[in-house]
Amino acid sequence: MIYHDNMKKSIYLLMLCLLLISACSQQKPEDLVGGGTTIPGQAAQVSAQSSEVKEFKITAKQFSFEPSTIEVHKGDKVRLIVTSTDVPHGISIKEYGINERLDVGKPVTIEFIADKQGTFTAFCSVFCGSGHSGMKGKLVVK
Ligand SMILES: [Cu+2]
Repeated sequence: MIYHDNMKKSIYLLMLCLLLISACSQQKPEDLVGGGTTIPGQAAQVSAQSSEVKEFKITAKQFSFEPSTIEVHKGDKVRLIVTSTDVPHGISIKEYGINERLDVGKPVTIEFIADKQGTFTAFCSVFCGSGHSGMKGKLVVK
């Protein structure tokens, strides 16, 4: 009887050991993935890229864009966030194929790469009143 009990105990111990071993071997690959350098490395790359975006908040109102001139360097990634504050306007920069309608109070995000050097006119593309044709801004790509 005593011998039989010992056998039972040792079998239980063996099973316990096996369980612990399998639990440990399951944890190890997870640790490698979670603590690996790939995920933090990618996050760092993304934030480095987004910090290179030249962002401008522009207000469109009768009959101007504020600021009226934006300056970037050739090759820059540019983000324009344009909001109309009075009546519907538009913003168009022909050379960059940009033409967006600006409804009042709804910011419109325009993203492009400034790959063409020069001075370009941004003009209002939605009729907005008597000064519409004179409503212009400037994009300078150095
Ligand atoms: Cu207009």
